[in-house]
Amino acid sequence: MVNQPTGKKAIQTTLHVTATAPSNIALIKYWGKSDASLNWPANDSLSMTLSQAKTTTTANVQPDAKTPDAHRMAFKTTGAGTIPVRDLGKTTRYLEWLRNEVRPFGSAEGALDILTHNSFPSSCGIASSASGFAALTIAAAAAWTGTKNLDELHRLGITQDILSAWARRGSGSACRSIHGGFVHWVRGEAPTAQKVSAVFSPDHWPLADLIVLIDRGAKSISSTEGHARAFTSPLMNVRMAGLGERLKDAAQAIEMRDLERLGTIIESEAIEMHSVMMTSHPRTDYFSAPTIAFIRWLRESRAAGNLAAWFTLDAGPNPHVICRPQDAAAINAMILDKFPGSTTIHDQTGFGATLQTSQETSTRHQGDSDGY
Ligand code: 2P0
Repeated sequence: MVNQPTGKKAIQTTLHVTATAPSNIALIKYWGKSDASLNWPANDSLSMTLSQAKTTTTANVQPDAKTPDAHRMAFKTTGAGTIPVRDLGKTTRYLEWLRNEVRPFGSAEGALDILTHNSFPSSCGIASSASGFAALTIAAAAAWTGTKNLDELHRLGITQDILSAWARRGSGSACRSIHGGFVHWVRGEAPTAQKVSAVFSPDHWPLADLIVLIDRGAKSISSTEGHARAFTSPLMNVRMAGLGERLKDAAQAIEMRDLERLGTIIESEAIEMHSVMMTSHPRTDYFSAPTIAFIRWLRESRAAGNLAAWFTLDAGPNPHVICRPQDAAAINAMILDKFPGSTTIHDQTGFGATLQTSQETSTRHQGDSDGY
């Protein structure tokens, strides 16, 4: 904060360093972990980074914190002020782990004041942990090291690879949200040998993702718990045996911009993951009756030649419909006509996470209290 006296008034300038991270939709899924504490996945995954569904997070070092781990975090909700975060414990544990990682690159002192905002409603079928932990990682690293953009962070040695590996420890899928376009998370032969990279840029093949909110019920089983159950399914070993080939096929389809081929692969993949979920012990069932009705309608409409669109599913009942951007408006109208109780979010292939600084200038009379 900088105060410049101008007669009886002072110009006050406040810098806000803001991280933004997009959500991503997995085309080849991460489901099951080889090491739960390190988020070492059982298999490689391949995702498409989105652009509209994103988390925006600012972090500032508190000037007056009683203890270094007294982090404060709040959710900003559109038009309704801020609400406290439900599970500050998980975030605090992650931030204390992250602090030790950031320290060798500069400073990592003090407790943080964090304000975060999702562009999409909660419980809507978009995983907020991916964009949330990606944005939190960048915002916290920037606040502790006093950096104002990604270039400055990279100059300190905090590269995209490092940010991605850190975000992964918060939530596995968050590692893919650092990068844009189509992203391959390679499992590697050891937890330390994981690699995450963009294999095709968003410009290579922009695709639309219509997220259909057909069931807004809260998720009954967390993804972390679902991952832990995956290997209790008798289908898991069969799935593991075929996934490498499927991922290669999907990457080739993206390279060739072959939507029918990619669509066929991602539908099989989504159904297979949900089959593993449904045959796990205890059973993890994210499907609802509207999910099944939607899948049937989409497949019948496609077979009748009415649309060129394919679905995938996350760990929830709400389908993601992948189609060409030029077809999205018409397909969206067909969905809303057939399922009038649903709403849709129209998203598309997007770029990765960002870090930006904005400047807020206010004028105040000298002698005004600064609130502390
Ligand atoms: C994915 N999902 O690849 C898969 C597909 C959901 C279905 O990654 O325990 O929130 O935090 O590492 O990343 C959701 O699991 O789990 C997920 P944690 P995460 O996107």
